[in-house]
Amino acid sequence: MQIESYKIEEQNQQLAASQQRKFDFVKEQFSNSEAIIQKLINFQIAIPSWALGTGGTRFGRFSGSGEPRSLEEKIEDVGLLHALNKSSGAISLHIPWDIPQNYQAIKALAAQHGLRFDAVNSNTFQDQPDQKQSYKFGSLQNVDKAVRKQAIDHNIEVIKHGIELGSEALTVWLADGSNFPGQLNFRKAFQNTLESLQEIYAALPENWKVFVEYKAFEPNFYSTTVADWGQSLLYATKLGPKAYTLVDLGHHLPNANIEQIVSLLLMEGKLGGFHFNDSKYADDDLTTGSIRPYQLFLIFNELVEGMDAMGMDHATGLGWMIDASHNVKDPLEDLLQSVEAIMIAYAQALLVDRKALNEAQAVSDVVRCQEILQNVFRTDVRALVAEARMRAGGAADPLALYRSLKVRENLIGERGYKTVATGL
Ligand code: PSV
Ligand code: MN
Repeated sequence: MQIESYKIEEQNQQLAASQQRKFDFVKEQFSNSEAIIQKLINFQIAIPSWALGTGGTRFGRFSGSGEPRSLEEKIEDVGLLHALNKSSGAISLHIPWDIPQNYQAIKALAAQHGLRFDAVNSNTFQDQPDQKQSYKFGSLQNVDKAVRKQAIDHNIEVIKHGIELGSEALTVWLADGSNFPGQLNFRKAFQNTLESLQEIYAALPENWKVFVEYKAFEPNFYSTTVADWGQSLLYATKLGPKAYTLVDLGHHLPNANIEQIVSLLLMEGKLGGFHFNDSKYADDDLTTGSIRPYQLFLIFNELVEGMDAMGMDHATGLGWMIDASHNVKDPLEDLLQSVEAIMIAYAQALLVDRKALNEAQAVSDVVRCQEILQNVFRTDVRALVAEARMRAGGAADPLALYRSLKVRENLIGERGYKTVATGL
């Protein structure tokens, strides 16, 4: 299914008057609203190929309908999102779930939808049917050299796919760790992982980056070999200038101060990418902004402040991606909600009065500092985000249009009721 632009224009015309009123109201409050619209238009959030189907838990999976059956259909789904919101202009592939059969055709299809290929992701957390060695006791950390070699080769293979597609980064998330005390020698596990990553690093093209993603726990419950930003930073620093830390919002122990982590990683020039989601307890993979929208804003506040301080381009300086899983929602609706929440938090961060905040910080006026941040957080900036989206050719209300055009019903008609996408 494709969404014709006249359908978007039709909705935009219907909503034009009320949109204008709301936009004028925001403009009245913030003199820089016009200036930040271009930044909002430029900001694109990659969609992972594994988030287009219904996710499950350890206890079950309740399949959705009309899920994409192939890489082509996944690209089509991201194309639908991008047509509606003009902020989802990239797709991130997971190998071997999404191995392209014909690079040129896949690239052409993506280009047709206005999409580029974001970071490619390797998978050494599952055993594939045809693979010789098992990752049961880890991959890059494994005590067995043959297992490590297989995992290294896989990552190099993933880089090769990425080169063909025009990706410029590899994300490595390792499930490596241990379940019981005494199972692992921590130093040896670290050393093996580092040496394996060094071999992968050596295979990176000149203009590529490697993102080392950390996660506190799960699937291992006693230790994780890349468990937190300190460990990731240690690997990234030892690897060299092309290696960076990747922050996934769901990968921290409860109440971690993620905004502070982000700020310090930026300061060190080692923040590479971001995975958005939300959680109440652990790696819940919920819709971004659905549980802790204030935290999301505070993170963006640090991102904008830090990126400006480092002279980085907001849109291209870091890898931006959603990493979520949808157990009970239509994945496309969930992704539209996530992108909207991200754009709102970004817009609010752009509206923070930096000069006033710096001045208040300099005299330790704690009350004023809080007022400055919360004044923006409590402002409804949805019309500002909608304005940027509409100027870029997107819909005033993407979710409402998705429903009124019966996109999911159409996809079910095309693909069938019982379809299962590859992924988590
Ligand atoms: C597992 O926690 C995970 O969600 C990681 O965040 C990765 O980024 C993703 O899976 C895909 O491998
Ligand atoms: Mn992630």
